[in-house]
Amino acid sequence: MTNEAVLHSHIEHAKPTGWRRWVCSTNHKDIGTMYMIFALIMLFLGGASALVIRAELFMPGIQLTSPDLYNSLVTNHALIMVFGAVMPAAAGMANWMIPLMIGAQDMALPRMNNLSFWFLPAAAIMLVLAFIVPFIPGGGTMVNTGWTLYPPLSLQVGMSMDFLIFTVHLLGISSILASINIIVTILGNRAPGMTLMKMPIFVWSWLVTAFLLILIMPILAGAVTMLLFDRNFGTSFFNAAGGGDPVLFQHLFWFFGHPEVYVLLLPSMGIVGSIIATFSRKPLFGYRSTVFSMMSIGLIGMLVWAHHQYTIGMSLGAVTYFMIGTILISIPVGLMIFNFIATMWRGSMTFETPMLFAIGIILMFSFGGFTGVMVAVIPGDIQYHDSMFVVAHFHYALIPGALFGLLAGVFYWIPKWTGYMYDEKLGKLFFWTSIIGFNLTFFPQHFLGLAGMPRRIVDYNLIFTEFNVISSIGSFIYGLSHLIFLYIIIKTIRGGKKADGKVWEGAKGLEWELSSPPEFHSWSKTPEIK
Ligand code: CU1
Repeated sequence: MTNEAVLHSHIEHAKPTGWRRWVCSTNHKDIGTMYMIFALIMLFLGGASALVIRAELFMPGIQLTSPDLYNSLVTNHALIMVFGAVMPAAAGMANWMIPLMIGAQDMALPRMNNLSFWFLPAAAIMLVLAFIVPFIPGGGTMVNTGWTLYPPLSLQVGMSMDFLIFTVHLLGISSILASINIIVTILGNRAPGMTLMKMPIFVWSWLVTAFLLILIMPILAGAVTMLLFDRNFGTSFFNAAGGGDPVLFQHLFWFFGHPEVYVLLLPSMGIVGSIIATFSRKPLFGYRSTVFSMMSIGLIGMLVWAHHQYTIGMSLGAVTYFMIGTILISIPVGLMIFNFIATMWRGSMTFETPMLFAIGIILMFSFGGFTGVMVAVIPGDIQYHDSMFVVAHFHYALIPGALFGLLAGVFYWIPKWTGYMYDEKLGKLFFWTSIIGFNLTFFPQHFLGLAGMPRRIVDYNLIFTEFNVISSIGSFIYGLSHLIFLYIIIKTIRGGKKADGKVWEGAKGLEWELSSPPEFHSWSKTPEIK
């Protein structure tokens, strides 16, 4: 037997089977799959809470919920979507694709990889408890603060807030461990010849994201720990009665919260970049400038947090700085989007589901970017603050910018993950129903906000009825379209047309992305780097 064969037989022997195969897995593909299944479950949970919110807002008056339950649903929807759906799905794709893309055997720290995944179900249980506890007699009030958890309200909520704080701790540990793993893998485990500037754009997007996460997660963890101490151990960090300052929490939260938007956005932009190159049969236009624009988005994104707080009474100098900084970010974002469009220029484009999503993302995310400039400008923002306009703005930024990018990634890579081709007709049906539903849901909310409808309020004035009816109908089209998505996934996993390594007839220089044989549930093989 050759050395390689001996090694291989050892590896075969060490393979755990049955439930251990998953629970004890150190394999990047298995862990990636688990991340994505978790994210899919959370997507449906977060979506269900959104549909309850929209059902409540279908008509003026309070029909389904109570003010407290409504606000608790708003809180849960945000936390579940941000931390439960988008981040784990992106992490799952990082696990699956980064080692294959850079020619590594596996993630650099495979056991830590397992640990960072298993923190998530623990966090999810904590989050569910935070939601359920108030229904138990003596369980205290519901978390009605929104995902921002601002004091003084968050100091008064019952013990469900403590569960929520522990949820954030667990999620933070998970993200930091996963980020360390991704950085170490990318910097240390690349195949010979794979220089940093040859890495696929998706790997770059995750390298920047992982650094961002390591910089911001400890700030959030610190802020909620201070909140925990204020609530339980008599400190007064945020309690004005004890000499503390509630506004301090806002600064700490948004120092995390603004870069977090880029954490959600960048991996999806990496996916969009690779999809557009593949389906235009051209290499990515302006690869270097795309890499540097991602880095500057990360860097400037760290410096503009207080644009969420124009109304707290900062000095004119401070608000002006935050306004200019925020608007500056549109330069690297615009550059990135320009490069995507230039990649399509004179390419031999085809319009399969991933490409449809990518083009839809460019259009709708740019729209979210334009309203972003509107809310970045101080006098404008003072008008729009806490109105439905802001809700419309960030859903236009985050649903196309993050969620659609991940869905596009699923369609793009699922032939590789499962070895089977998805149903293209159903994929297109899902694309059209979901974007029509999405636009119908969120476009009218701009008008509602401009007309003065406040956000995070269970009831509204009669004059807002029409647009709310349209928005709620849209949300049900949008939400239910995901049943098509679920059906496509299950159908593809169960079999179908075999996908070979060249499903997308890849663009020059990108063939290797799909070059290793597609195997589902298999142990990693190092792809050949051309
Ligand atoms: Cu922000």
